[in-house]
Amino acid sequence: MFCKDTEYISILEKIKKIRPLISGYSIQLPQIVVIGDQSSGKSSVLESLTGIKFPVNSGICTKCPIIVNCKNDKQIKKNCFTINGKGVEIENLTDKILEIQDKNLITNKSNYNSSDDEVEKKLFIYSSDDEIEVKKKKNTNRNRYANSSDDEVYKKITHSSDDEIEVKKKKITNRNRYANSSDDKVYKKITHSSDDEIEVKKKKITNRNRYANSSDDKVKVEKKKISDEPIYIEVVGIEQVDLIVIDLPGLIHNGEGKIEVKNLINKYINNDRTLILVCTHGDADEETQEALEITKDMKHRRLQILTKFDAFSSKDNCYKAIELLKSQENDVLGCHAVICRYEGGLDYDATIEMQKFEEYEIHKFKNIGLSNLKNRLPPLFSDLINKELPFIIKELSTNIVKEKEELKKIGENKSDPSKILIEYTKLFEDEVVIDEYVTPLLENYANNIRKIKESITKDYVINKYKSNIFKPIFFQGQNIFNEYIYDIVINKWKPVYEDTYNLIYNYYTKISYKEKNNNFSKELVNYIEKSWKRDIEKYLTTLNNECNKLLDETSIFGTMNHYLTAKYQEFLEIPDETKKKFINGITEDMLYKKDYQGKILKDSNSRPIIANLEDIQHRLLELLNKTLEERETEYLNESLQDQQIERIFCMVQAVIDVEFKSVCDGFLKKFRNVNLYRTKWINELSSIPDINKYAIEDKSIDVKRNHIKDKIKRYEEAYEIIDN
Ligand SMILES: Nc1nc2c(ncn2[C@@H]2O[C@H](COP(=O)(O)OP(=O)(O)OP(=O)(O)O)[C@@H](O)[C@H]2O)c(=O)[nH]1
Ligand SMILES: [Mg+2]
Repeated sequence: MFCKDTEYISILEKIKKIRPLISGYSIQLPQIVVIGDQSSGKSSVLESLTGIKFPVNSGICTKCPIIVNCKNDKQIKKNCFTINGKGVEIENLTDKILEIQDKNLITNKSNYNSSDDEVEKKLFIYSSDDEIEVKKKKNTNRNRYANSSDDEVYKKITHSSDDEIEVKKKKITNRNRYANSSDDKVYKKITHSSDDEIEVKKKKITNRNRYANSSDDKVKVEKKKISDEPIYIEVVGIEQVDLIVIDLPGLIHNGEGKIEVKNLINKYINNDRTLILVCTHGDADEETQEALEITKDMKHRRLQILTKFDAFSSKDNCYKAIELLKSQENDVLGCHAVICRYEGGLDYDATIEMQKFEEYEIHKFKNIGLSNLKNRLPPLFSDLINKELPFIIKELSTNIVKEKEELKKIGENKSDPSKILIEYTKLFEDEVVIDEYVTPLLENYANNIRKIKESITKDYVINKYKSNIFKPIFFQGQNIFNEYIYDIVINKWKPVYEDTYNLIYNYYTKISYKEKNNNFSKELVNYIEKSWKRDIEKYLTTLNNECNKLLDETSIFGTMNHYLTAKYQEFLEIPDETKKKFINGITEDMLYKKDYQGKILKDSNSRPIIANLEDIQHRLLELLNKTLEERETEYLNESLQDQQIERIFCMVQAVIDVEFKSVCDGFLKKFRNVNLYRTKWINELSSIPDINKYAIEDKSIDVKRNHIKDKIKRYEEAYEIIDN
């Protein structure tokens, strides 16, 4: 549906205003782009449409996007032009385009690239209506103000105060002076820019000036074939139709810049809110047109323009082109024929164009000629806008919410050291990760230490024992005892301990939040991590020394104590086997009285009579003596050597039993304490020497904060403009 003229013009005006506000961000705006092969006549079509003198030539001519805002104004008889915010006379326009295009192509422009095109954005914003207004009035009322200065004119039009005019003058005419002027304050006042922004702008402008006069500065200038950086042109006049059209470089089939051009074109046409004008030479074979090929899925928003309709290489080709026009005459997006430069001549001539179409007998078609094209485009563009506007408004409001959330995350204002440290400690809240890592590690440690204890066998003693006739039996094999203890503690337990310690060490000393959060200054993160590394290394080294000392002491049997001696003796004197035999020897009949033959006595009711305590005690003593005698006999039957082997083995087991407690449970406790140490360390973070010096926000955060704030401001402004 084609909306009413005034409504359309007002929406177009809004889009024009918000474009520079949101350019470079993700929201896309309705636009018309012109694409096609190199020299297919794109710029000529646009020139005929807008009156803008585009650089037209053979070879690559358009080398960067040229965004043209066309605005109809019945009051302005002669077109008024601004380029990147500056007014320009028509006769200088082509040179100006070429000059800016040339600058855009310089590759080594640090801080001056298309992705962060703040300067251009601003320039475009402040090209604003005021300037055009001034120009307009100057144009039409020149005589009236013949004797007035520009300031007076400006004051009259804009009702500005002298101060404001001063500022505006500075802004418009002396922009370059910001590079080295003390006008920062003024500029800040006008643009509400932060210091950082001003810094960036200053740099950009300085660089621009530097590269513009690069021959003086001896800067090596490298030129790109194509630039992404757009040139913004605005044209206002009585002949204008209200449109936003973008001229793009032509597709190159071979040679340098081929890929860059294609990428640039894709960037523009992939915006779903783009009406694509595909220029193809009327004479060209449709099948071979790359521009048609790359837009084949975009037919619903594509209009083919058959250019140079005066120049056909054969009658056949001309006939084919006319047939194509005829077949699509009534289609909304049917192709359209134009002749913008008859026989490659200088300017567009409507009469010549019409004469030619008359020759072809197609002058009555709706899809021929520039004048018809001018009539066809606004409704098409208007439909596109109408369809997309609600979505744009929705995107703007979602983006505002999203950016506000982002701002909340980093904080609306700069944080002080204590707040930063509190924020920082929040990073440790999910240290459950540490428990999850360390728990299995420690369980594994305990298991392995236990397994080693349980694998102690007598075989080791048997295999190593050598009898020595010159030594009393009780002193024989002492070396085996020492060796065995050493073997278990140093060769078996210690490696398990060391493996665990190394894993613990690597884990705790490498805990880092560098990747996780970039909201803190690099200095703070580095300082905290350096301090943690230093402290935990110290702590773990002490722990390691203690554990190693204990292992070393254990290995040389330094733990003789009462507990061990008692354990050993008890084990040797009444071995488990003997105890078991004794217990099994206790039978039920021991509880009853017996006659001299050993038969249980019974009462008149044939129930066994319970023996008295003395009898039971006597019987148990007898049983105990018998069991011990049997054990003694068994033991005596063993060779002295076997008895000694048994003794050594028992001693080893007794020692390891005792040491197991400290090496397993004791060490585990030490390992667990590392975590406690960490918690304590975190709680005392603010007491790390000099920490406050580092607990300052990273500069990039403030830049980011200002960037988000600026984005929100721009989005809100855009929302306000478009929703009203
Ligand atoms: N005969 C004839 N020549 C034309 C017409 N329109 C443009 N030309 C010529 O075609 C050549 C290319 O025109 P441009 O408008 O620069 O083409 P372009 O597609 O913008 O070229 P690039 O920007 O380099 O891709 C120029 O020499 C023009 O004079 C036309 O209607 N008829
Ligand atoms: Mg061109």
